[in-house]
Amino acid sequence: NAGQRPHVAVFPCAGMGHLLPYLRLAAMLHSRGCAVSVISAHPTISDAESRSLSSFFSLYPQIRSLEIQLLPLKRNPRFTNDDPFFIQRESIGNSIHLLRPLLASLSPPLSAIFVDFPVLTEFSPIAADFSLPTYTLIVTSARFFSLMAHLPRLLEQEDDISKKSEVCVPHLDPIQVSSIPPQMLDRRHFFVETITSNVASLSYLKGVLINTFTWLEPEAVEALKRNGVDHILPIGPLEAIKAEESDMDLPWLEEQAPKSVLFISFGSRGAHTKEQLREFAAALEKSGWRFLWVLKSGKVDREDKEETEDILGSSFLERTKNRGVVIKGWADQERILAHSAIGGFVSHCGWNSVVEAAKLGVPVLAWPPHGDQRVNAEVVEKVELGLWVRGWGWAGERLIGRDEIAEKLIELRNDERLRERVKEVREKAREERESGGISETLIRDLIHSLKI
Ligand code: BUP
Repeated sequence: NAGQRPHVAVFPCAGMGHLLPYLRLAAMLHSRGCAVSVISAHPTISDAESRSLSSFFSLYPQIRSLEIQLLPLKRNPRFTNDDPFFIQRESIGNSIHLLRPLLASLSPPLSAIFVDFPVLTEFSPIAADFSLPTYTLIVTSARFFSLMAHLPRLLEQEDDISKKSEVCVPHLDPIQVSSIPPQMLDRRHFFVETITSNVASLSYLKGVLINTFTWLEPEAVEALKRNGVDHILPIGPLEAIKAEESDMDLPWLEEQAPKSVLFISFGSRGAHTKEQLREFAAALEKSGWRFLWVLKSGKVDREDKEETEDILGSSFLERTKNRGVVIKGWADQERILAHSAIGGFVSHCGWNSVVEAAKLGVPVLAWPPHGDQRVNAEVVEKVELGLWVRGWGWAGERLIGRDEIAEKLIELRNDERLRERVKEVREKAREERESGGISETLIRDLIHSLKI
């Protein structure tokens, strides 16, 4: 009876690393019997977001699309950041009151909403006025989220964290300071303000969903519970969204032998300099791997106009034309990683990517350039999902030479123990997702609680 189905909405913030997991959650709630609405803010910051939204709504016509049109950003003298994704977060926060008429008009009214962490504080008066049970979905690792949740206390306790070698989050093994993004150590930085205020807002939530699974990060999940985030719900790995057949037009991959192709993605934000990318290309050639490389340059795809040839050089492309493919732009990563020809993944360690590699059992060479990615790489290393050379540092810290990279690429291919280990990781991920598994039980219980 449609009248009795819980009606839920999801509201992601800026960037594909936020949009995709919220869309995946929306699809999962839909397939488990909820009526679902997706709220999106327009204009989006990237073309990839616009395209994903329209393909999602055509694949799931029963899921409703609700939009807010962002208002021009008011000048705030304290906000001096020029990162387009931070600016978009600021715009969404500023325009959040536009949700009020939207929520008031919904029929049936919402049983719950899933709001992205960066705008929890701005959403809190709306949740109170509508008496709306509110949840969030955290899109980073439980390890990094433990650090975020503890940051306000850490800043109180320590004068200058950057002078230390590691920090201690209670009930968690120490985190290297060299793994913490430098902006997070600067208490005047907008990033710190955003984290601190949204961490304080966690207390009004009914539950904190996170895209990890208990087997993958047992200590961090436990540490969150013991450090005040006791309503944490590890419901990962999220299921993939149904894909359009046309999304995956890669006949070349179909022809490759099992586990023979290395997939490479440094994330959506063009993390490395051209010089570093060319050094990587030379290493790739030297390593002998066949490869599929999804290449980006520039922070936002709308401004990313540089041709592959100009980035990597035409001679590299000519020499490797029978061995590899470079795609400039977006490709459906989860479908590629699921392909039997893929035998390894050079990853920037955005958390969604790490969880996808775990779920699909693909060995990782971690090369985390910024943000939460080094802490995520600590998880990769600890769980033995892959290799990581800590000394490669943040993006741009030093140029990593071709020989050093080639050595690791070859190690990734020859590491039989790693190949066996990732099968075990994949099996554990599958167990948690299947009926009776921890993640699946948590999400079903949550939906059940909305029906009462
Ligand atoms: Br790039 C890329 N195709 O070409 P993360 C990414 N993805 O499907 P974060 C594609 O986007 P940054 C592409 O599978 C993952 O689900 C990928 O999220 C997908 O990266 C998502 O891995 C990206 O968490 O970093 O943290 O957003 O913005 O640098 O990509």
